[in-house]
Amino acid sequence: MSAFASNPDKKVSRSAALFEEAQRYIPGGVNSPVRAFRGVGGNPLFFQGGEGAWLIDEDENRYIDYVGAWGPLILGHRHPAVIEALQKQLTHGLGYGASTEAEITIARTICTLVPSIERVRLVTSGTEATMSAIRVARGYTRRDKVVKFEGCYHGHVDGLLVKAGSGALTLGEPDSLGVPKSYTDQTYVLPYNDVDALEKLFAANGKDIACIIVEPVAGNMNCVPPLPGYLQALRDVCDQYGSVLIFDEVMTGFRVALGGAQSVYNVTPDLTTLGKVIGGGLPVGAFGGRRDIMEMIAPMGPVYQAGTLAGSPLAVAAGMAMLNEIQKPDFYTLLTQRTSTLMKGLQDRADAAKISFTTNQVGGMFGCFFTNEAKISTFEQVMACDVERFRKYFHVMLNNGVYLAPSAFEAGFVSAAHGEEEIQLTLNAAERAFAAL
Ligand code: KE4
Repeated sequence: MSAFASNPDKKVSRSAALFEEAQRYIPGGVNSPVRAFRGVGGNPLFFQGGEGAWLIDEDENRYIDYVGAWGPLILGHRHPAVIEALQKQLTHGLGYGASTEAEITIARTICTLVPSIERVRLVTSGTEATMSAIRVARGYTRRDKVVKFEGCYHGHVDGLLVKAGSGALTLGEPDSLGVPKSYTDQTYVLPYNDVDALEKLFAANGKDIACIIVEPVAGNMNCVPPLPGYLQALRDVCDQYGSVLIFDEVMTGFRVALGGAQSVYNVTPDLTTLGKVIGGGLPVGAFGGRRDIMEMIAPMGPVYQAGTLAGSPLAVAAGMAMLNEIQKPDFYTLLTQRTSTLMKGLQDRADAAKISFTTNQVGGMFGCFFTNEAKISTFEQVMACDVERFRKYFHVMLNNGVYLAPSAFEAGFVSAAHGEEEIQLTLNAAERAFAAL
């Protein structure tokens, strides 16, 4: 089914042709599974560019973008400050495999904005960040077991591809072939937002558990915030049993608030992983936290971690430009207000159309669910949502110029470039979509 079955006259020939060609060289025609539209049906679009809140595909169709490159583009596409920073860096060089002053600047900025981070190491993806944080937590505790949560995704780290969320969840492949059983034997998978299950596991195995890794706001089973007290319960069991608490803020970092989810819920992790926003759209990840743990990392300590392009001057230039912009007064107030306006508008239109629908929102991150539940707070509730209805909604929105994440299990993102006009156009499209369901 073409992505525009309900609007056959919409030109998508170039995207379709490019997808055909891409599959001759790239597995599934994509460089990351969730882009393949397997979760919504139809062929993926190919994009030529973006400006502000808008994406332009290869057939010159324009869309209001709620994916934002999966979170990084909190300023929108091609923000002048980011472009200018990149152009300036280009006059000096692309990278040296050696240290630069800019790496100190971004490290200082991260440590200042996220006080739990006393020392930070840059890497080039969220996966590298979480993989490295787990390794240093194991090195620090001399323990092997790791706890993660069903529906949470932390990148394609071998030992964490166990009921992962995001792409794996969308593809209905809760485990991944190629991951040795011995790796996943080290990983406990608990239900998210379930304190009883957490306390039971730690009572039985706490002394063997190196760390908990958690998305403080889950964004890979769609957007599911922590229930009141949940994150504190994670903090408490880690304190009681000497395990390391890792907040995977690759998505929530600088997205839900300037200080990340840990500043929203006032719970301090031992380690934090970051990515997306801190790269300004270029490949950057980071992990950091307590000095005594981070000083276990080579060359200071016995836990090895490295990366050719870590701290890339180009990526750091883009990231720093973005971090400067988001520190401006009222940045998050406005972003949150705009997102709330969108959520309320969607809910009102769904209610008017008598569609069972609910939303979640934290800062500039949101989730939409076709469900009879008043609110969604567990993986089980997410999995019971009407995915078929989401698929139809997705395609009608796409036909009406709104680009949502092509999966019912992904969060959505508003950027500072989403103005009142974009929000109103989105709500107009949603009105048509709900009427078509
Ligand atoms: P990357 O390795 O993809 O840079 O980051 C992995 C990662 C780690 N932690 C969290 C909380 C994440 O959300 C991610 C990556 N997020 C997905 C989207 N939900 C990336 C999109 C994709 O896989 O193409």
